[in-house]
Amino acid sequence: MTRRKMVAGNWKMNGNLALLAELDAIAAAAAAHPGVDVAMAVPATLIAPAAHRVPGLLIGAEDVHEADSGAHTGCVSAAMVREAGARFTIVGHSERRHDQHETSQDAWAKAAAAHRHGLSVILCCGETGAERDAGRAERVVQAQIEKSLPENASGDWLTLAYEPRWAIGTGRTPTLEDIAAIHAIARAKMRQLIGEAADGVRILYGGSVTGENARPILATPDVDGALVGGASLTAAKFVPIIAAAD
Ligand code: G2H
Repeated sequence: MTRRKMVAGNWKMNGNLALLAELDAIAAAAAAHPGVDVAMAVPATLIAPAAHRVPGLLIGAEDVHEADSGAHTGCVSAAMVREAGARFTIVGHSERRHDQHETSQDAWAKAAAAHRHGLSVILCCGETGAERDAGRAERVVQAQIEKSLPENASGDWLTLAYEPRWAIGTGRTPTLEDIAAIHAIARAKMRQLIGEAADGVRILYGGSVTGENARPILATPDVDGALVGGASLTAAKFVPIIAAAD
């Protein structure tokens, strides 16, 4: 099955109204590469102005709460970010697992909430450095997928992202063989859980992707795109990754 490539950015807790100017050139690059789905997850405060500024670009949230509404001070629901103009959300990012102690079950509930409110989902998984060193990377990723993949997941609304925590923002990346091995294992686990629908689900690689290393990573078997943090903050760094995916 052919899956369209996706290049998704993640600004994390960075950016302001001035940085939205970068989205103009990114939207132009997305239009110039119609074979690639280009998306950008931005802080909640920037979703509405970003969606207004570049309506042609897929703007998304970095996280949503699993409840639709209620007494959850400081949190933002899927319905809220949808109304602000988000068309997708990331869930289960390793920084939320680490900083906010989120679990795979939380990611499952957040993905379900996002889907209820018409958002696409980028569901993250990935091992820590200690887990990789202990030879447990494959088992950790399998377990995360087992606990977080919604039963009704399909490529129409869900994308998986493999992001080894030790590669995030560090400049270190796994070997291409290691990336291919984990992506193959992730695909097999999804097949076990949701059957043939798994073949339509894209698997992105994330962790220190740059314009320099994107091409070989994106050409690796079962890599359907990239989730990009630091290099998504400027058009100069992000546009070459879009071009590499085409
Ligand atoms: C992984 C990635 C984007 P970076 O978190 O989600 O960040 O590209 O900075 O490693």
